[in-house]
Amino acid sequence: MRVNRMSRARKGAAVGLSVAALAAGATTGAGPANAQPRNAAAAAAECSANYRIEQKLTGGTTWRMCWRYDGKAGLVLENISYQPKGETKPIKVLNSARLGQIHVPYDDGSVEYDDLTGFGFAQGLMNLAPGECPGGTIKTVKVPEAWQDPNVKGLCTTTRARGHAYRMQGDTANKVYQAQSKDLLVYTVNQVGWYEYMTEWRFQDDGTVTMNVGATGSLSFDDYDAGDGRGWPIGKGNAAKATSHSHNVFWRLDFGLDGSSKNRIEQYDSAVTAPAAGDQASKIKTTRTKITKELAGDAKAYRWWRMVSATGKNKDGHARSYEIVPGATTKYPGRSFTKHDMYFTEYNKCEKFATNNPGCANTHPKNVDKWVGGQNLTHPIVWMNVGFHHIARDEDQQPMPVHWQGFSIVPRDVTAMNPLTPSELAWQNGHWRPRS
Ligand SMILES: [Cu+2]
Repeated sequence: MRVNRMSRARKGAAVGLSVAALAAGATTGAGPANAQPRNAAAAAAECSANYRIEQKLTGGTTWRMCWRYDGKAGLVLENISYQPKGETKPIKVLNSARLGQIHVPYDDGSVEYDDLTGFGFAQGLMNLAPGECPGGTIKTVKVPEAWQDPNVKGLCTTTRARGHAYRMQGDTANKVYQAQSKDLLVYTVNQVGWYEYMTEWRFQDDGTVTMNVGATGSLSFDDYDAGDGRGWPIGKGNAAKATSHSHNVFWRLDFGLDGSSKNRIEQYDSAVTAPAAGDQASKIKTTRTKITKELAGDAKAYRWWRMVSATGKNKDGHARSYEIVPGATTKYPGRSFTKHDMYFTEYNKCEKFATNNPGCANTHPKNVDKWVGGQNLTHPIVWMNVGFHHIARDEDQQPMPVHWQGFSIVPRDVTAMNPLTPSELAWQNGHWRPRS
């Protein structure tokens, strides 16, 4: 058995649930986390100053959102909007964005963790030293069902240099158009057993949002020697092999493009044919498939998806959308709920966690794959599954370097041009001709 820090913390989580339940019963208004805005309509309401994040970035873009802290999901961002320069009002992007699960099965089959719903991810929120949030602000988070002091200096909001946003040699002599951008970063660190997870949300001035989970801390101290092919020797010689395992991270995104939840999903696939006689290159034909019913989706080359606004158009008359850009993943085939890269499900307010979902009626399936049941999508929810198969290496000690996994959503036709276009180039939209 695992008699280490992981065991203690993870056991603590299970025990902590009943303690928390007692505490909840004993304290007036003890469900404050649950009393925070939960649905899209409520989230659209103003949040108080302490729960507001607003950042104007170098390129003139402002991101706005509300945050709250859930007793299982940890950080939840709500009512997220994007306002590039030249837009008179914020463009809503998401009703809600949050983690949906971190599923950690070990390769020897001995154990499998659901860190969010079963092992106290949210309760493991860590205090951040000022130096861990360079140039930013650390907010105090009140942790629901806390095991210790519920007030944790645990939420960092800051900006970080990204480098070039663009570069272009102008057509007049010696004119280089270039911009150095900064991103808004919002992050927490949550300890689960031996691991510390960094949950990072990155908002760029060009409208891109990237969500990443980084795993650091330590390798699980007692998960060793699972047998040949299930671990990697760590330390001198071949005496001890750290057991390999997976980190399958789910995110849950509830889009609210232009303030409406009635977004439409489109899938695009491109077919490539060999070069025909007389052609210099292959022909590629791209086709659109409207995803009108719930879907378990799989990423592959020449395939992508976008979430299309029900109402909004940019100044060129094109429907606003956000493209879903998967990150590198090792899809874990060991469970039905990790067999697909993403799930599009119809909104159901009790469906909050991709696995072992605790909030629905007992008769309701517990896992996201079972929620794909043929319903029409009128308010689609996106569940992204990004897997990382962790075969340890000597360099993983000590502490373990952060290994990241995640994905992005990227604006497609939200604005008529690059939102960072310098004013001198603003006329160069579409099939323009050089001015002489
Ligand atoms: Cu790992």
